[in-house]
Amino acid sequence: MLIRKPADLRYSDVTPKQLYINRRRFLAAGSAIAGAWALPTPAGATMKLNNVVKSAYKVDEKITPREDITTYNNYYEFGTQKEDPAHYANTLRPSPWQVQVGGLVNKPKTYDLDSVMKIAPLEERIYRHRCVEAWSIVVPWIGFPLAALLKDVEPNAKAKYVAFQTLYDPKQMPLGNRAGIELPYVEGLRLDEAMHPLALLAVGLYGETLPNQNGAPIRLVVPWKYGFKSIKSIIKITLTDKQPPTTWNISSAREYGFYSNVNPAVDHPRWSQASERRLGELFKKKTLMFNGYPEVAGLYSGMDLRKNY
Ligand SMILES: Nc1nc2c(c(=O)[nH]1)N[C@H]1C(S)=C(S)[C@@H](COP(=O)(O)O)O[C@H]1N2
Ligand SMILES: [Mo]
Repeated sequence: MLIRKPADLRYSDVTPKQLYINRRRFLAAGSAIAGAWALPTPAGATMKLNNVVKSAYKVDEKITPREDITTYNNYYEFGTQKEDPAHYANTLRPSPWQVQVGGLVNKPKTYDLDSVMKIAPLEERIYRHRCVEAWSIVVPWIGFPLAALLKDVEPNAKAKYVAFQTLYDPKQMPLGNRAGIELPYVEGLRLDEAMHPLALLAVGLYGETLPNQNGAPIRLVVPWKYGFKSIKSIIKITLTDKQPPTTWNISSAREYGFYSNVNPAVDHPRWSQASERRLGELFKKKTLMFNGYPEVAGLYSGMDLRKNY
């Protein structure tokens, strides 16, 4: 098969990730003719979500194609390469599912999926989502405010933080032992961050339930923080009085802090965070403070965001 390079790949500033996306597109276009290339198989079936209201929380930018959002993923439990989760996450069983919410609350509860989806009306929110690796996407998420779930269990006066945990079942996640990070994946927010109206528990994207590779059946989305804070396939939420451990901080504290707010002025030790590449676009764009969500700034007033990276 003749492989020609698309003309746009000549630009010297194209990163390997971007090359990967463009190359895959090119190969996919070729395969339609030649039929010789196996395309990523979608991991698990998704279902249409009904009764979703459009939210005013939407950025006025081009939405990233579903194909990119669902085939270029970080979900280390299903492999460490970007294309791995779309290939391997079909072993995740997102139903039946339970989310256990407890700790420093008055009304600890275990929710099944049906009951969690009734916490608040489902909204479609179009958010920017930026990975610490300097690529970004614009996603039409479906979900409800994390605050609604937290209010339902009534945090008590001692609660200061919220800890989240992903499922870790080696049977469903056989590549987990090669993830190179401690599992289960854990994340955390300060309680006031968690209560901010932008913090979303997502159960879908593009009008349907979440594909497994995007964190089915329920995942966090914190649009002003680097993508790794947006923990996938959550089974446990615990209110605590101490700052909870977080996976990437355990893995490399120097590189990944607890806060991990998108901040173009604070570089990652190994690369700049000043700009980012939108998947599917060729030229970099400037990264915005708090990923373009300045309304969260008040959460951090008086804090040195270089120290609290
Ligand atoms: N459980 C779990 N959650 C996770 C990850 C992971 O490896 N495991 N990766 C994080 C990272 S680094 C990013 S950038 C986002 C990616 O979300 P997306 O694949 O839906 O774009 O998920 C985050 N949540
Ligand atoms: Mo990431």
